[in-house]
Amino acid sequence: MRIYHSEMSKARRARTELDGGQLVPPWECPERVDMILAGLRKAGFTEMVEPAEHGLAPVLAVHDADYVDFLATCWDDWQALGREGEAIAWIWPTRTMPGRRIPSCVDGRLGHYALGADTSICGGTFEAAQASKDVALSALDHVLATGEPAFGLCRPPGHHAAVDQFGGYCFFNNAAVAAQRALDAGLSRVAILDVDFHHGNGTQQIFEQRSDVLFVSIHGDPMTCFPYFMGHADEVGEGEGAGYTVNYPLPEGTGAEVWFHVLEAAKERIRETGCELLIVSLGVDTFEDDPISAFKLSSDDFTEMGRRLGALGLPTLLLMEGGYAVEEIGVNVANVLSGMTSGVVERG
Ligand code: SP5
Ligand code: ZN
Repeated sequence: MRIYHSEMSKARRARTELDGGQLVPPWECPERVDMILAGLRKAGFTEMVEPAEHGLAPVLAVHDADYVDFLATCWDDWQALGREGEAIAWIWPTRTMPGRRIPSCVDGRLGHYALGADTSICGGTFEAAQASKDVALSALDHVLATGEPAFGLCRPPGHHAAVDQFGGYCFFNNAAVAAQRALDAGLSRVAILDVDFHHGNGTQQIFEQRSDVLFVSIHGDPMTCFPYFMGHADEVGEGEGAGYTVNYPLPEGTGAEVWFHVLEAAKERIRETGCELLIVSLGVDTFEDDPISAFKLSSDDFTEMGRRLGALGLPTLLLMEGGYAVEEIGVNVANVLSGMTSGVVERG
C-alpha cells in the first residue's frame, strides 16, 4: 500500500495544550509522524510518497473563506500584540451571549473560530495544516486512479474541524476535503467511517444536511468524552441528510468484542447505502494504553480492524486522525494497514 506523508506536517510544534487546568506539552506532537513512519517501514511498507500541492481550492470547497483567512493570519496577529504564549481561545460566544459579529481583535476572533481550548495556534500551524490536506488529496488521487487502497499520514488530524471552527488538534478537515474532492471528480456517494475514539463532530457538521456523504462514527459516549456536545445516537442527519449520519456512542472501557460487533453494524449501513468510496478517519486512540482515551483495543485488534475494513471490498482511503500512545502508534497503524492488505475476503 502506498503511504503519503510530508515532512512539512512537522512544521507545527506547539508547546502548550490546556489540559486539566494546566498548560501541558500537547498530546498531538510531531514525533507521532516519525513513529508511524518507523512502524510502517518495520512492517515492510516501503512505498513512501510526498504529496503534490493541491492549493486551497479543495479546502474552500468545505471550509469558509473567512475561517481559512483566520488560520492564515492568526499567529501573526497574535505575535503583533507582543504575546509570549501560544494563541489559545479563552472567551467565546455562548448561549447567553450569542455573537452577532466577528470581532476584529485576535482574542475575539479566536473565540469565534475555536471550538475548544485544547488546541493552541503557533508558528507553522497553517503550513502543517496545508501539508496535511495535500497528503489526503494526493492519497485520494491515487485511490481514484488505481482502485488500490492508500494511507494518508495526515498531521495535524482533521475530523474535529468544522466548516468554520478548529479544535481537538484539527484545522482543516482532511477527510471532508477528500470526500468533497471525490464527489467533484464524479463519484455519487462517499462513506466516511470514523473509528477515532473521539466523535468526528467536524465531519458530521460539514455533511449532516447532505445525502452524498454517509458519515458513520464509532466513539466514546459524548456524555463523558470529548467533544461532549455532539455524537449522540439520535443525531441522524437533517433534511436531505436525514439517515446519512450514523452515530454509535459506546461507554468508556469498551473492548474488542463490543467494538467489532458495532463495526459490523456500521459496515452494514455503508453496504446498504451504495457508497463508491470508503474514507476511513483512522484514529488509533481506541488503543488500550492511549493516554487520553478510554477504549480497550489491543495492538492485535488493529490487525483485525484492517481485515474487517478490507472485507468491505470498496476502494479505500485511510487518513490518519488521533492516537497518542506514541511508543505504540507505529505498530498500531501498521497493523491496520497489514490487516487490510492481507487479502482475506469475508463471505456473504
Ligand atoms: C484528533 C483527536 O483525537 N483529537 C482529540 C482531542 C482531545 N482533546 C482534549 C483532550 C483532553 C485530555 N485530557 C485527558 C487527561 C488524561 N490525563
Ligand atoms: Zn481522537
